[in-house]
Amino acid sequence: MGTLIIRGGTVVTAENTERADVICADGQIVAVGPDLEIPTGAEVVDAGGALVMPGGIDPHTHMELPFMGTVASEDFFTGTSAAAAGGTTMCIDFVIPAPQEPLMEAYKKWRGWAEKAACDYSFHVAVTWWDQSVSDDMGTLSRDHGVNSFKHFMAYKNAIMCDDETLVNSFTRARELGALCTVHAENGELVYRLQQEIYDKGIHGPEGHPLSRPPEVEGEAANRAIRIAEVLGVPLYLVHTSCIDALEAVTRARLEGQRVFAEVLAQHLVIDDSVYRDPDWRTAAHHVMSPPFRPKEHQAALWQGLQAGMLQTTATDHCCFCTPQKAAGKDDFRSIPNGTGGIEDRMSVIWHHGVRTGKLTPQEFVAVTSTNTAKIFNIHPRKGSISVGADADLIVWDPEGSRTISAETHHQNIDFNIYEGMTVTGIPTVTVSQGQVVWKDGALRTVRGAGRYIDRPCFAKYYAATERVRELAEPSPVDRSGNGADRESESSP
Ligand code: URQ
Ligand code: ZN
Ligand code: ZN
Repeated sequence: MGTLIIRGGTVVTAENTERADVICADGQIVAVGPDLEIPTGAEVVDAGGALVMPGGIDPHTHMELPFMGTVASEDFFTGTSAAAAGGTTMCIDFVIPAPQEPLMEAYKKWRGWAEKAACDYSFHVAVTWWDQSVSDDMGTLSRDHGVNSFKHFMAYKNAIMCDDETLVNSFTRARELGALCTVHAENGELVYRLQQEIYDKGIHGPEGHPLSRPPEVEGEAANRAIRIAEVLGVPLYLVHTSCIDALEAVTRARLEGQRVFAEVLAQHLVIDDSVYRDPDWRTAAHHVMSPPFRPKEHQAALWQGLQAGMLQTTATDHCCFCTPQKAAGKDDFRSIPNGTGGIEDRMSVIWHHGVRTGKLTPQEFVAVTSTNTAKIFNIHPRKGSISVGADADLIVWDPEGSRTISAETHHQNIDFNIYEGMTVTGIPTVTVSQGQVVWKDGALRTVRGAGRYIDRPCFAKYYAATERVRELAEPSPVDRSGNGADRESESSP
Protein backbone atom coordinates (compact mmCIF):
# COMPACT_ATOMS: atom_id res chain seq x y z
CA MET A 1 0.00 0.00 0.00
CA GLY A 2 1.41 3.40 -0.97
CA THR A 3 1.08 6.88 0.47
CA LEU A 4 -1.83 9.14 -0.30
CA ILE A 5 -2.63 12.72 0.66
CA ILE A 6 -6.08 14.29 0.55
CA ARG A 7 -5.42 18.03 0.26
CA GLY A 8 -7.47 21.20 0.53
CA GLY A 9 -10.53 19.75 2.21
CA THR A 10 -12.50 20.54 5.32
CA VAL A 11 -12.32 17.56 7.65
CA VAL A 12 -15.70 16.83 9.31
CA THR A 13 -15.90 14.24 12.08
CA ALA A 14 -18.64 13.54 14.63
CA GLU A 15 -16.81 15.88 17.00
CA ASN A 16 -15.08 18.54 14.90
CA THR A 17 -14.86 20.54 11.67
CA GLU A 18 -11.49 21.93 10.53
CA ARG A 19 -9.59 22.84 7.40
CA ALA A 20 -7.01 20.06 7.22
CA ASP A 21 -5.10 17.73 4.93
CA VAL A 22 -4.97 13.99 5.61
CA ILE A 23 -1.98 11.76 4.88
CA CYS A 24 -2.45 7.99 4.67
CA ALA A 25 0.29 5.38 4.58
CA ASP A 26 0.15 1.58 4.67
CA GLY A 27 -3.63 1.67 5.08
CA GLN A 28 -3.68 3.96 8.09
CA ILE A 29 -4.06 7.69 8.72
CA VAL A 30 -0.64 9.03 9.69
CA ALA A 31 -1.19 12.79 9.76
CA VAL A 32 -4.10 15.26 9.93
CA GLY A 33 -3.45 19.00 9.83
CA PRO A 34 -3.42 22.19 7.74
CA ASP A 35 -0.97 22.67 4.85
CA LEU A 36 0.86 19.36 5.22
CA GLU A 37 3.87 18.76 3.00
CA ILE A 38 3.23 16.27 0.20
CA PRO A 39 5.20 13.10 0.95
CA THR A 40 7.53 12.05 -1.89
CA GLY A 41 5.76 9.79 -4.35
CA ALA A 42 2.39 10.20 -2.66
CA GLU A 43 -0.83 9.97 -4.69
CA VAL A 44 -2.50 13.38 -4.39
CA VAL A 45 -6.29 13.69 -4.08
CA ASP A 46 -7.32 17.32 -4.35
CA ALA A 47 -10.43 17.82 -2.23
CA GLY A 48 -10.90 21.28 -3.74
CA GLY A 49 -12.69 22.72 -0.72
CA ALA A 50 -15.04 19.75 -0.38
CA LEU A 51 -15.63 17.92 2.88
CA VAL A 52 -13.50 15.01 4.03
CA MET A 53 -15.36 12.58 6.32
CA PRO A 54 -14.95 9.09 7.74
CA GLY A 55 -16.19 6.43 5.33
CA GLY A 56 -19.76 5.32 6.01
CA ILE A 57 -20.29 2.17 8.05
CA ASP A 58 -23.47 0.18 7.34
CA PRO A 59 -24.27 -1.98 10.39
CA HIS A 60 -26.92 -4.06 8.65
CA THR A 61 -26.44 -5.88 5.30
CA HIS A 62 -27.20 -9.35 3.89
CA MET A 63 -24.93 -10.13 0.96
CA GLU A 64 -25.78 -13.41 -0.85
CA LEU A 65 -28.16 -14.39 1.92
CA PRO A 66 -29.94 -17.74 1.42
CA PHE A 67 -33.52 -16.81 2.41
CA MET A 68 -37.12 -17.88 1.66
CA GLY A 69 -36.05 -20.44 -0.92
CA THR A 70 -33.65 -18.25 -2.89
CA VAL A 71 -30.34 -16.37 -2.46
CA ALA A 72 -29.95 -12.59 -2.35
CA SER A 73 -28.62 -11.40 -5.73
CA GLU A 74 -25.91 -9.09 -4.31
CA ASP A 75 -22.67 -10.80 -3.37
CA PHE A 76 -19.87 -9.58 -1.11
CA PHE A 77 -17.80 -8.18 -3.99
CA THR A 78 -20.56 -6.41 -5.91
CA GLY A 79 -22.19 -5.24 -2.67
CA THR A 80 -19.08 -3.76 -1.10
CA SER A 81 -18.21 -2.18 -4.47
CA ALA A 82 -21.64 -0.55 -4.69
CA ALA A 83 -21.11 0.56 -1.10
CA ALA A 84 -17.85 2.28 -2.06
CA ALA A 85 -19.59 4.05 -4.95
CA GLY A 86 -21.96 5.53 -2.38
CA GLY A 87 -19.35 6.46 0.24
CA THR A 88 -19.66 3.44 2.54
CA THR A 89 -16.35 1.70 3.37
CA MET A 90 -17.46 -0.98 5.81
CA CYS A 91 -20.49 -3.16 6.40
CA ILE A 92 -21.47 -5.45 9.24
CA ASP A 93 -23.25 -8.43 7.71
CA PHE A 94 -24.98 -11.41 9.36
CA VAL A 95 -24.17 -15.06 9.79
CA ILE A 96 -27.61 -16.69 10.04
CA PRO A 97 -27.41 -20.40 10.93
CA ALA A 98 -30.38 -22.56 10.00
CA PRO A 99 -32.06 -24.07 13.08
CA GLN A 100 -29.87 -26.93 14.35
CA GLU A 101 -26.93 -25.73 12.21
CA PRO A 102 -23.84 -25.31 14.42
CA LEU A 103 -22.98 -21.61 14.73
CA MET A 104 -19.29 -22.27 14.03
CA GLU A 105 -20.12 -24.11 10.81
CA ALA A 106 -22.33 -21.27 9.60
CA TYR A 107 -19.69 -18.73 10.59
CA LYS A 108 -16.99 -20.49 8.56
CA LYS A 109 -19.34 -20.73 5.58
CA TRP A 110 -20.08 -17.00 5.62
CA ARG A 111 -16.40 -16.16 6.13
CA GLY A 112 -15.72 -18.10 2.89
CA TRP A 113 -18.37 -16.17 0.99
CA ALA A 114 -17.02 -12.85 2.22
CA GLU A 115 -13.44 -13.43 1.07
CA LYS A 116 -14.37 -11.75 -2.25
CA ALA A 117 -15.30 -8.49 -0.49
CA ALA A 118 -13.75 -5.29 -1.85
CA CYS A 119 -13.99 -3.32 1.41
CA ASP A 120 -13.78 -4.21 5.10
CA TYR A 121 -16.60 -6.15 6.77
CA SER A 122 -17.57 -7.87 9.99
CA PHE A 123 -20.35 -10.25 11.12
CA HIS A 124 -23.12 -10.26 13.66
CA VAL A 125 -23.96 -13.92 14.35
CA ALA A 126 -27.61 -14.90 14.69
CA VAL A 127 -28.83 -17.25 17.41
CA THR A 128 -31.68 -19.12 15.71
CA TRP A 129 -31.96 -22.13 18.07
CA TRP A 130 -30.61 -23.21 21.45
CA ASP A 131 -28.71 -25.93 23.18
CA GLN A 132 -25.42 -26.13 25.03
CA SER A 133 -23.47 -26.22 21.78
CA VAL A 134 -24.91 -22.82 20.81
CA SER A 135 -23.77 -21.42 24.13
CA ASP A 136 -20.32 -22.93 23.62
CA ASP A 137 -20.04 -21.57 20.06
CA MET A 138 -21.02 -18.09 21.26
CA GLY A 139 -18.08 -18.28 23.62
CA THR A 140 -15.69 -19.41 20.89
CA LEU A 141 -16.92 -16.72 18.49
CA SER A 142 -16.57 -13.92 21.03
CA ARG A 143 -13.26 -15.10 22.45
CA ASP A 144 -11.45 -16.23 19.27
CA HIS A 145 -13.23 -14.64 16.28
CA GLY A 146 -13.98 -11.03 17.18
CA VAL A 147 -17.75 -11.43 17.32
CA ASN A 148 -19.22 -9.09 19.95
CA SER A 149 -22.84 -9.01 18.77
CA PHE A 150 -25.47 -11.74 18.52
CA LYS A 151 -28.68 -11.27 16.52
CA HIS A 152 -32.14 -12.59 17.38
CA PHE A 153 -35.04 -12.70 14.93
CA MET A 154 -38.32 -12.45 16.85
CA ALA A 155 -40.12 -12.87 13.51
CA TYR A 156 -40.04 -15.56 10.74
CA LYS A 157 -41.92 -18.35 12.53
CA ASN A 158 -41.06 -21.89 11.37
CA ALA A 159 -37.76 -20.53 10.05
CA ILE A 160 -35.24 -18.52 12.07
CA MET A 161 -37.52 -17.13 14.78
CA CYS A 162 -36.39 -17.11 18.42
CA ASP A 163 -38.93 -17.82 21.16
CA ASP A 164 -38.65 -16.16 24.58
CA GLU A 165 -36.78 -19.14 26.03
CA THR A 166 -34.05 -18.74 23.40
CA LEU A 167 -33.96 -14.98 23.91
CA VAL A 168 -33.51 -15.42 27.66
CA ASN A 169 -30.85 -18.12 27.29
CA SER A 170 -28.92 -16.19 24.66
CA PHE A 171 -29.13 -12.82 26.42
CA THR A 172 -27.89 -14.45 29.62
CA ARG A 173 -24.98 -16.02 27.74
CA ALA A 174 -24.17 -12.69 26.07
CA ARG A 175 -24.05 -11.12 29.54
CA GLU A 176 -21.40 -13.64 30.60
CA LEU A 177 -19.38 -12.88 27.46
CA GLY A 178 -19.78 -9.10 27.48
CA ALA A 179 -21.42 -9.26 24.04
CA LEU A 180 -24.21 -7.05 22.66
CA CYS A 181 -27.61 -8.55 21.86
CA THR A 182 -29.41 -7.27 18.78
CA VAL A 183 -33.00 -8.02 17.74
CA HIS A 184 -35.31 -7.94 14.76
CA ALA A 185 -38.38 -6.96 16.79
CA GLU A 186 -41.63 -8.21 15.29
CA ASN A 187 -43.97 -10.68 17.00
CA GLY A 188 -43.64 -13.66 14.67
CA GLU A 189 -46.68 -15.46 16.09
CA LEU A 190 -48.93 -12.47 15.37
CA VAL A 191 -47.46 -12.08 11.87
CA TYR A 192 -48.12 -15.74 11.13
CA ARG A 193 -51.73 -15.51 12.28
CA LEU A 194 -52.40 -12.23 10.45
CA GLN A 195 -50.83 -13.56 7.23
CA GLN A 196 -53.21 -16.54 7.34
CA GLU A 197 -56.28 -14.39 8.05
CA ILE A 198 -55.43 -11.83 5.36
CA TYR A 199 -54.75 -14.51 2.76
CA ASP A 200 -57.98 -16.34 3.63
CA LYS A 201 -59.87 -13.08 3.11
CA GLY A 202 -58.67 -13.23 -0.51
CA ILE A 203 -55.87 -10.64 -0.29
CA HIS A 204 -53.01 -12.44 -2.05
CA GLY A 205 -51.03 -9.57 -3.60
CA PRO A 206 -48.08 -7.61 -2.07
CA GLU A 207 -50.58 -5.23 -0.45
CA GLY A 208 -51.21 -8.02 2.06
CA HIS A 209 -47.65 -7.80 3.41
CA PRO A 210 -47.93 -4.58 5.47
CA LEU A 211 -51.41 -5.59 6.65
CA SER A 212 -49.87 -8.67 8.31
CA ARG A 213 -47.18 -6.64 10.13
CA PRO A 214 -48.82 -3.51 11.60
CA PRO A 215 -46.80 -1.21 13.89
CA GLU A 216 -48.34 -2.83 16.98
CA VAL A 217 -46.63 -6.11 16.03
CA GLU A 218 -43.26 -4.34 16.06
CA GLY A 219 -44.02 -2.28 19.13
CA GLU A 220 -44.93 -5.35 21.19
CA ALA A 221 -41.75 -7.20 20.28
CA ALA A 222 -39.56 -4.14 20.77
CA ASN A 223 -40.95 -3.62 24.25
CA ARG A 224 -40.68 -7.31 25.11
CA ALA A 225 -37.03 -7.49 24.04
CA ILE A 226 -36.29 -4.27 25.94
CA ARG A 227 -37.92 -5.61 29.11
CA ILE A 228 -36.13 -8.94 28.88
CA ALA A 229 -32.82 -7.07 28.44
CA GLU A 230 -33.68 -4.81 31.39
CA VAL A 231 -34.40 -7.69 33.77
CA LEU A 232 -31.28 -9.58 32.68
CA GLY A 233 -29.16 -6.43 32.77
CA VAL A 234 -27.82 -6.57 29.24
CA PRO A 235 -27.50 -3.75 26.70
CA LEU A 236 -29.71 -4.13 23.63
CA TYR A 237 -29.59 -2.95 20.00
CA LEU A 238 -32.80 -2.86 17.95
CA VAL A 239 -32.26 -3.14 14.21
CA HIS A 240 -34.50 -1.40 11.62
CA THR A 241 -36.75 0.52 14.00
CA SER A 242 -39.51 1.48 11.58
CA CYS A 243 -42.46 2.89 13.52
CA ILE A 244 -43.69 5.10 16.34
CA ASP A 245 -44.67 2.10 18.47
CA ALA A 246 -41.11 0.75 18.57
CA LEU A 247 -39.56 4.21 18.87
CA GLU A 248 -41.73 4.90 21.93
CA ALA A 249 -40.50 1.69 23.57
CA VAL A 250 -36.89 2.69 22.89
CA THR A 251 -37.46 6.24 24.12
CA ARG A 252 -39.09 5.14 27.37
CA ALA A 253 -36.21 2.76 28.12
CA ARG A 254 -33.49 5.27 27.30
CA LEU A 255 -35.14 8.00 29.36
CA GLU A 256 -35.10 5.56 32.29
CA GLY A 257 -31.36 5.04 31.81
CA GLN A 258 -31.52 1.61 30.22
CA ARG A 259 -28.74 0.98 27.73
CA VAL A 260 -30.78 0.50 24.55
CA PHE A 261 -29.47 1.42 21.11
CA ALA A 262 -31.64 1.63 18.01
CA GLU A 263 -31.02 1.72 14.28
CA VAL A 264 -33.14 3.22 11.50
CA LEU A 265 -32.95 2.34 7.82
CA ALA A 266 -32.49 5.16 5.29
CA GLN A 267 -35.45 3.84 3.33
CA HIS A 268 -37.78 3.84 6.34
CA LEU A 269 -36.98 7.56 6.79
CA VAL A 270 -38.12 8.62 3.29
CA ILE A 271 -40.50 6.01 1.79
CA ASP A 272 -44.08 5.40 2.99
CA ASP A 273 -46.56 2.55 2.60
CA SER A 274 -48.20 3.95 -0.53
CA VAL A 275 -45.70 1.84 -2.49
CA TYR A 276 -47.80 -1.25 -1.64
CA ARG A 277 -50.77 0.24 -3.48
CA ASP A 278 -48.83 0.69 -6.73
CA PRO A 279 -50.87 -0.84 -9.57
CA ASP A 280 -47.72 -2.60 -10.83
CA TRP A 281 -47.31 -5.64 -8.53
CA ARG A 282 -43.58 -5.64 -9.26
CA THR A 283 -43.13 -2.22 -7.68
CA ALA A 284 -45.15 -3.29 -4.64
CA ALA A 285 -43.28 -6.60 -4.38
CA HIS A 286 -39.88 -4.85 -4.59
CA HIS A 287 -40.86 -2.95 -1.46
CA VAL A 288 -41.74 -6.11 0.47
CA MET A 289 -39.35 -6.09 3.37
CA SER A 290 -39.79 -6.48 7.14
CA PRO A 291 -40.68 -4.38 8.96
CA PRO A 292 -42.67 -2.92 6.07
CA PHE A 293 -42.83 0.70 4.92
CA ARG A 294 -45.20 2.65 7.15
CA PRO A 295 -47.73 5.50 6.79
CA LYS A 296 -46.16 8.98 6.52
CA GLU A 297 -46.50 9.96 10.20
CA HIS A 298 -43.94 7.29 11.11
CA GLN A 299 -41.25 8.84 8.89
CA ALA A 300 -41.60 12.20 10.65
CA ALA A 301 -41.31 10.49 14.05
CA LEU A 302 -38.23 8.53 12.98
CA TRP A 303 -36.48 11.74 11.87
CA GLN A 304 -37.30 13.26 15.27
CA GLY A 305 -35.94 10.13 16.95
CA LEU A 306 -32.70 10.48 14.97
CA GLN A 307 -32.42 14.17 15.81
CA ALA A 308 -33.16 13.54 19.49
CA GLY A 309 -30.54 10.80 19.76
CA MET A 310 -33.09 8.06 20.47
CA LEU A 311 -32.00 6.44 17.21
CA GLN A 312 -28.20 6.33 16.96
CA THR A 313 -27.36 4.62 13.68
CA THR A 314 -28.57 4.45 10.07
CA ALA A 315 -28.34 1.31 7.97
CA THR A 316 -29.81 -0.23 4.82
CA ASP A 317 -30.62 -3.91 5.55
CA HIS A 318 -29.29 -4.36 1.99
CA CYS A 319 -30.89 -7.67 0.98
CA CYS A 320 -31.48 -7.79 -2.80
CA PHE A 321 -33.92 -9.93 -4.73
CA CYS A 322 -34.49 -9.32 -8.47
CA THR A 323 -37.95 -9.27 -10.03
CA PRO A 324 -37.98 -12.97 -11.04
CA GLN A 325 -37.09 -13.83 -7.43
CA LYS A 326 -39.84 -11.58 -6.05
CA ALA A 327 -42.26 -13.30 -8.50
CA ALA A 328 -42.16 -16.41 -6.29
CA GLY A 329 -44.88 -14.60 -4.35
CA LYS A 330 -46.86 -13.24 -7.29
CA ASP A 331 -50.01 -15.01 -6.10
CA ASP A 332 -49.18 -15.27 -2.41
CA PHE A 333 -47.51 -12.32 -0.65
CA ARG A 334 -46.26 -14.69 2.04
CA SER A 335 -43.80 -16.16 -0.46
CA ILE A 336 -42.25 -12.89 -1.68
CA PRO A 337 -38.62 -12.92 -0.49
CA ASN A 338 -38.36 -10.12 2.06
CA GLY A 339 -35.71 -7.52 1.37
CA THR A 340 -34.71 -4.33 -0.44
CA GLY A 341 -31.42 -2.85 -1.63
CA GLY A 342 -29.92 0.54 -0.84
CA ILE A 343 -26.29 0.25 0.29
CA GLU A 344 -25.17 2.60 -2.50
CA ASP A 345 -27.67 5.33 -1.70
CA ARG A 346 -27.84 5.57 2.10
CA MET A 347 -25.24 8.34 2.51
CA SER A 348 -26.71 10.65 -0.17
CA VAL A 349 -30.30 10.00 0.94
CA ILE A 350 -29.47 10.88 4.57
CA TRP A 351 -27.47 13.97 3.50
CA HIS A 352 -30.16 15.20 1.09
CA HIS A 353 -33.16 14.62 3.37
CA GLY A 354 -31.31 15.16 6.66
CA VAL A 355 -28.54 17.76 6.32
CA ARG A 356 -29.94 19.87 3.46
CA THR A 357 -33.25 20.20 5.31
CA GLY A 358 -31.51 21.30 8.50
CA LYS A 359 -32.53 18.21 10.52
CA LEU A 360 -28.90 17.12 10.97
CA THR A 361 -25.62 19.03 11.06
CA PRO A 362 -22.71 17.63 9.01
CA GLN A 363 -21.14 16.39 12.26
CA GLU A 364 -24.38 14.64 13.23
CA PHE A 365 -24.44 13.14 9.73
CA VAL A 366 -21.01 11.60 10.38
CA ALA A 367 -22.20 10.33 13.75
CA VAL A 368 -25.29 8.55 12.43
CA THR A 369 -23.70 7.17 9.25
CA SER A 370 -20.37 6.04 10.70
CA THR A 371 -19.04 6.99 14.15
CA ASN A 372 -21.94 5.83 16.34
CA THR A 373 -21.89 2.38 14.72
CA ALA A 374 -18.12 2.18 15.30
CA LYS A 375 -18.58 3.10 18.97
CA ILE A 376 -21.56 0.82 19.64
CA PHE A 377 -19.84 -2.17 18.05
CA ASN A 378 -16.49 -1.36 19.67
CA ILE A 379 -14.29 -0.62 16.65
CA HIS A 380 -13.83 3.13 17.31
CA PRO A 381 -11.48 4.97 16.75
CA ARG A 382 -10.02 2.41 14.34
CA LYS A 383 -13.18 2.95 12.32
CA GLY A 384 -15.51 5.94 12.17
CA SER A 385 -12.84 8.54 12.92
CA ILE A 386 -10.23 10.67 11.18
CA SER A 387 -7.36 10.40 13.61
CA VAL A 388 -3.76 9.25 13.50
CA GLY A 389 -3.65 5.46 13.70
CA ALA A 390 -7.18 4.97 12.41
CA ASP A 391 -7.83 2.90 9.29
CA ALA A 392 -7.65 5.11 6.20
CA ASP A 393 -11.33 4.79 5.27
CA LEU A 394 -12.38 8.25 4.05
CA ILE A 395 -14.68 10.02 1.63
CA VAL A 396 -14.37 13.33 -0.19
CA TRP A 397 -17.91 14.64 -0.04
CA ASP A 398 -19.29 17.26 -2.46
CA PRO A 399 -22.21 18.82 -0.59
CA GLU A 400 -23.44 20.56 -3.76
CA GLY A 401 -22.98 17.67 -6.19
CA SER A 402 -26.15 15.90 -7.19
CA ARG A 403 -27.29 12.78 -8.99
CA THR A 404 -30.56 11.06 -9.86
CA ILE A 405 -30.82 7.58 -8.41
CA SER A 406 -31.76 4.82 -10.87
CA ALA A 407 -31.38 1.08 -11.39
CA GLU A 408 -30.12 2.07 -14.86
CA THR A 409 -26.98 3.61 -13.35
CA HIS A 410 -26.52 2.13 -9.91
CA HIS A 411 -23.79 -0.43 -9.15
CA GLN A 412 -26.00 -2.69 -7.04
CA ASN A 413 -26.74 -6.14 -8.42
CA ILE A 414 -30.52 -5.80 -8.49
CA ASP A 415 -32.91 -4.82 -11.31
CA PHE A 416 -34.82 -2.30 -9.17
CA ASN A 417 -34.04 0.72 -7.00
CA ILE A 418 -36.41 1.72 -4.21
CA TYR A 419 -35.27 5.36 -4.64
CA GLU A 420 -35.79 5.28 -8.46
CA GLY A 421 -35.89 8.80 -9.88
CA MET A 422 -34.96 10.52 -6.60
CA THR A 423 -32.52 13.39 -7.19
CA VAL A 424 -30.19 13.78 -4.24
CA THR A 425 -27.69 16.52 -3.48
CA GLY A 426 -24.60 15.51 -1.54
CA ILE A 427 -22.40 12.84 -3.19
CA PRO A 428 -19.00 11.20 -2.68
CA THR A 429 -16.51 12.22 -5.38
CA VAL A 430 -13.75 10.04 -3.91
CA THR A 431 -13.90 7.00 -1.62
CA VAL A 432 -10.73 5.70 0.04
CA SER A 433 -10.60 2.24 1.65
CA GLN A 434 -7.48 1.16 3.55
CA GLY A 435 -5.67 4.15 2.02
CA GLN A 436 -6.49 3.09 -1.56
CA VAL A 437 -8.79 5.06 -3.90
CA VAL A 438 -11.70 2.71 -4.66
CA TRP A 439 -14.08 5.26 -6.18
CA LYS A 440 -13.17 8.48 -8.01
CA ASP A 441 -15.02 10.72 -10.44
CA GLY A 442 -17.71 8.17 -11.14
CA ALA A 443 -15.43 5.18 -11.67
CA LEU A 444 -15.02 2.16 -9.38
CA ARG A 445 -11.52 0.94 -8.65
CA THR A 446 -12.39 -1.81 -6.19
CA VAL A 447 -10.32 -4.98 -6.04
CA ARG A 448 -12.00 -8.35 -5.43
CA GLY A 449 -10.79 -9.78 -2.13
CA ALA A 450 -9.12 -6.58 -0.86
CA GLY A 451 -11.63 -6.30 2.00
CA ARG A 452 -10.66 -7.56 5.46
CA TYR A 453 -12.65 -9.22 8.22
CA ILE A 454 -12.68 -6.78 11.16
CA ASP A 455 -12.52 -8.22 14.68
CA ARG A 456 -14.81 -6.54 17.20
CA PRO A 457 -13.68 -7.13 20.81
CA CYS A 458 -16.30 -7.75 23.51
CA PHE A 459 -17.36 -5.02 25.88
CA ALA A 460 -17.13 -6.46 29.33
CA LYS A 461 -14.86 -3.61 30.38
CA TYR A 462 -17.20 -1.00 28.94
CA TYR A 463 -20.65 -2.11 29.99
CA ALA A 464 -20.35 -2.30 33.75
CA ALA A 465 -22.98 -4.58 35.21
CA THR A 466 -26.08 -2.53 36.04
CA GLU A 467 -27.31 -2.29 39.63
CA ARG A 468 -30.06 -4.79 38.77
CA VAL A 469 -27.52 -7.32 37.56
CA ARG A 470 -25.54 -6.91 40.77
CA GLU A 471 -28.73 -7.52 42.78
CA LEU A 472 -29.55 -10.52 40.61
CA ALA A 473 -25.99 -11.80 40.55
CA GLU A 474 -25.34 -11.50 44.30
CA PRO A 475 -28.71 -11.50 46.08
CA SER A 476 -28.23 -11.28 49.88
CA PRO A 477 -29.55 -14.54 51.45
CA VAL A 478 -32.22 -14.14 54.16
CA ASP A 479 -30.83 -15.22 57.58
CA ARG A 480 -33.27 -17.72 59.09
CA SER A 481 -30.90 -19.02 61.73
CA GLY A 482 -33.33 -17.86 64.38
CA ASN A 483 -30.90 -15.62 66.19
CA GLY A 484 -33.53 -12.90 65.92
CA ALA A 485 -31.08 -10.32 64.73
CA ASP A 486 -33.28 -9.57 61.76
CA ARG A 487 -36.48 -9.53 63.84
CA GLU A 488 -34.98 -7.05 66.37
CA SER A 489 -33.89 -4.75 63.60
CA GLU A 490 -37.30 -5.18 61.97
CA SER A 491 -39.21 -4.66 65.26
CA SER A 492 -37.03 -1.89 66.67
CA PRO A 493 -38.80 1.51 66.38
O1 URQ B 1 -35.23 -9.42 8.33
C1 URQ B 1 -34.13 -9.11 7.84
O2 URQ B 1 -33.48 -8.21 8.29
C2 URQ B 1 -33.57 -9.85 6.65
C3 URQ B 1 -34.13 -11.24 6.49
C4 URQ B 1 -33.76 -9.00 5.40
N1 URQ B 1 -35.12 -8.87 4.95
C5 URQ B 1 -35.98 -7.91 5.38
O3 URQ B 1 -37.11 -7.87 4.95
N2 URQ B 1 -35.62 -7.03 6.27
ZN1 ZN C 1 -34.66 -7.95 10.11
ZN1 ZN D 1 -31.71 -7.64 8.09
